[in-house]
This record gives sequence, C-alpha cells and structure tokens, in this order.
Amino acid sequence: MLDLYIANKNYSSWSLRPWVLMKMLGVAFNEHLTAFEGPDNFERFQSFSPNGKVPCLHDAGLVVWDSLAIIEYLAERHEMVWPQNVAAKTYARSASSEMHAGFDSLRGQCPMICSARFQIRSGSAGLDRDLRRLDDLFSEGLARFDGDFLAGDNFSAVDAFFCPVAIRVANYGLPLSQLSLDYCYRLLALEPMRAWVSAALKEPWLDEADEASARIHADLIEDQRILI
Ligand SMILES: N[C@@H](CCC(=O)N[C@@H](CS)C(=O)NCC(=O)O)C(=O)O
Repeated sequence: MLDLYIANKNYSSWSLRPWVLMKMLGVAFNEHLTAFEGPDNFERFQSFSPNGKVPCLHDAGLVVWDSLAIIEYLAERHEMVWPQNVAAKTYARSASSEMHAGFDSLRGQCPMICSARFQIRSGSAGLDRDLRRLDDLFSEGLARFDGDFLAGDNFSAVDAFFCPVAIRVANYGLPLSQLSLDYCYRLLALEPMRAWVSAALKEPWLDEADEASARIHADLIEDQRILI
C-alpha cells in the first residue's frame, strides 16, 4: 500500500497535486497529514521526507519526494497518469514542468487558501504576465486535444498540476477567459476536489505566513472556515 505524506489541505498546494491524481485514478493510498506549525516544519517533516517538505510518497521501503518525482513514479505503475497520445503527452509534461518551476508571481501573490475569498487590491506586472500565460496554456490544451481536460477527455497529471490554480482562480476572482474559467470550474466540481476543499474548511490551523502573503495584494472578502 502507498503512503502519501501531506500537510494542511487548506494551504498545501503541492500536497494536493499527487493526492487528487491518485484519487482520480483510483490508486489506493494511506494519507498522513502533518500540519504546518511555524518555524520547525523542516525538522518535523524530515522524519518522513528527506527534504523536509511535502508531499512525500512511501512505497514498500522506497521514498519519493517532490510532487513531480511522485507523479513520474506513479506513471511507471499506472498508464493513465500521462495521456497516451504523444502530442498530448508532450504538452502535458511541458505544462506540468512549467507549473512546477514557474508561475512565481501567481504562487507568491495568491497563495492557495481554500477557506478564504479575496479581492485583488494591487496586481503586478508579474501576476498579469502569469495570468496571460495561463490563459494561453489552457487555451492551447483545450483546443488542441478537444476535451474537458487539458490533454483530452481524461483527467491526467497535467490537470492535477493545475488543480491548486483552479482554487486560486475561484478564491481571488482572477480574470481569465471564459474557456479557462469553465475549465477551472470543471476541476473544482470533481468529487475529490470537493472532498479536499470540504476537509480544508474544517481544519483548525492558521498558517500566518500564507495568510499574511495573501493580504499584501488582496483584501479578504469572506472566510468560509467551519469552526467545529
Ligand atoms: N518542489 C516541491 C515543493 C514542495 C513544497 O514547497 N512543499 C511545501 C508545502 S506546499 C512545504 O513542505 N513547505 C515546508 C514549510 O513550509 O516549512 C514539490 O513539488 O513537491
């Protein structure tokens, strides 16, 4: 059985990627959630993840860290992780790598916070550029492979890479073309995405750093946290 180590569903965008992919593909795994707790995350996370970060996957004595490495590990065992068609697979791998290594302004200025809705107060040239690039990337995949998902009719790793973006688009009201918005809302409607967000809203932890980063460029308009 696979063991996936993740952090808070409310904040951990990197954790969401392999988690949603495995749920969508029906790959069974045990989930281990360790909450962010301020400055000592590194030491605590290092007890299960060599780089002190999440996500991390354990499989029968093997340890795989970093979301992209986890997805490639899964791809060697499950044929639906990447599309079969070579052109779709090439696009999917390139777009996933671009997300993994880029979109710095979008990730930095709009941290994923499932429980909060914001209004952007002050954009930036970097954020505008990231949003234009996102629109181009989504339009290309949806047009070329003519499906509900970026690389065709099936949900694949490239969609998993953009699931946290869909949460940001909805929660910060980010301006994208209607085609891209419809795609983001299709992702948000998937059952595993609803389950992730619903669990996130019930989490008791507050991550001060992400909350503060979000407020540099945006005003909070709604806190949807369910305090129980
Ligand atoms: N490139 C890594 C990024 C992993 C990463 O930065 N994870 C964050 C959580 S979303 C983390 O563990 N941060 C540790 C901390 O905040 O102390 C990946 O793709 O997995």
